[in-house]
Amino acid sequence: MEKKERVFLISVGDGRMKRWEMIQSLEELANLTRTAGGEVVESFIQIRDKLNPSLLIGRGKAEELGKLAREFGVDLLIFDTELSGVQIRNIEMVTGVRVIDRTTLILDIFAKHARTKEAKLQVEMAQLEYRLPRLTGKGTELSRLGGGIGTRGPGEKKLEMDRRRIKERMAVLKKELKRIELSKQVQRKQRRDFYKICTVGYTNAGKSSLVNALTRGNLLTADYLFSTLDSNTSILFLPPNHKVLISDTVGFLRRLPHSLIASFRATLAEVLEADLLIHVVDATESDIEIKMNTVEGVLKEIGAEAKPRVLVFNKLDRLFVEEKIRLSERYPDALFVSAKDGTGIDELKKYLRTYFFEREMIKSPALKR
Ligand SMILES: Nc1nc2c(ncn2[C@@H]2O[C@H](COP(=O)(O)OP(=O)(O)OP(=O)(O)O)[C@@H](O)[C@H]2O)c(=O)[nH]1
Ligand SMILES: [Mg+2]
Repeated sequence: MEKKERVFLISVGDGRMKRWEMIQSLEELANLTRTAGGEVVESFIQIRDKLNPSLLIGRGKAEELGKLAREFGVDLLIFDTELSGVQIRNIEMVTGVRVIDRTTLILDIFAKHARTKEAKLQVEMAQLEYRLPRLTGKGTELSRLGGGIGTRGPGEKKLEMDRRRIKERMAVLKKELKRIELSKQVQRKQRRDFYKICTVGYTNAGKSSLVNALTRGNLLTADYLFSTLDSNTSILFLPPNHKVLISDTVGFLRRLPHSLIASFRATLAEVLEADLLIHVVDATESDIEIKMNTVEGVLKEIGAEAKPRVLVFNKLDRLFVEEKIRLSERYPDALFVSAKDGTGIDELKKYLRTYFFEREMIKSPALKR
């Protein structure tokens, strides 16, 4: 196993973001860092009235960080804010330590987890799009290809750093993605006779686990962020004799990089195609509302805000009774399940059957299978 990179996390605010928000975001960044294979040594929060445009933090602070990093054997600084190419270079120069930002970290995890050809192409596209405006044009970035978090492309391929070649590569990727999308459209046409359901939700909410529980399938589930990057579609049998299709999707996260959302549009097409969305929420988390709002925000961004949806609180097996009561008062229409031990799964199936078949029978005689 390769040695874990030792990391400092740094959150810099100008007072607009509340301190507790910064802390929550940092906790998430720590989770992301571990998912990418790093070890968080320490986290720092800095609030400044005015951010230094070339260095973000003050020069004195940056020098101090560099000194601490050397003391603790830290090889990487990860900033919770998006940094410009110039800022990255300047902070590296003053601290003497490699620097990446939240977006690069997320892209790195996506690169690591991409399995299908489509996901790999989409991730590579997002990475190149992110890098292009950050090249400083002196070829200095080449020295950054030593390896480690933030330097990986899909399939562990080293990322190409030359501007002209990036553009050429992006043109190729665009064509290939278009081709895959067309063939998927054909596939989707073949499925138009079925009702379609799609899971959406924050990363690690248990979307894949829920689809597995419903279909007795074996999609990859894991206790790390972004284990699913492709939309897998399975058949869901609803007793006594109905069939619908259910797709699992990539998870959402606060401040998901825009280039990623754009690149994953094809994957997210399943969301737009669906007749009903299952919004899966990890009910045991502390900041449920923020996460639910984030999911709503991304749905809006991809044009799916009007899709009908059912709210499903997952991980009931680990939920305190008081919390369940609070949530069911606040969200009276929500269902509670445990994808792990199967509690509530039959009720969810019943709900889906009623939603698609029993109501529809009255409404429209043109029944889908
Ligand atoms: N205790 C408990 N754990 C669960 C339950 N459902 C899922 N998990 C765990 O939660 C973690 C995430 O589950 P996934 O199904 O991979 O979550 P996901 O939403 O598909 O995550 P991404 O694809 O990474 O966005 C795994 O470790 C699961 O074992 C549940 O009902 N109870
Ligand atoms: Mg998943």
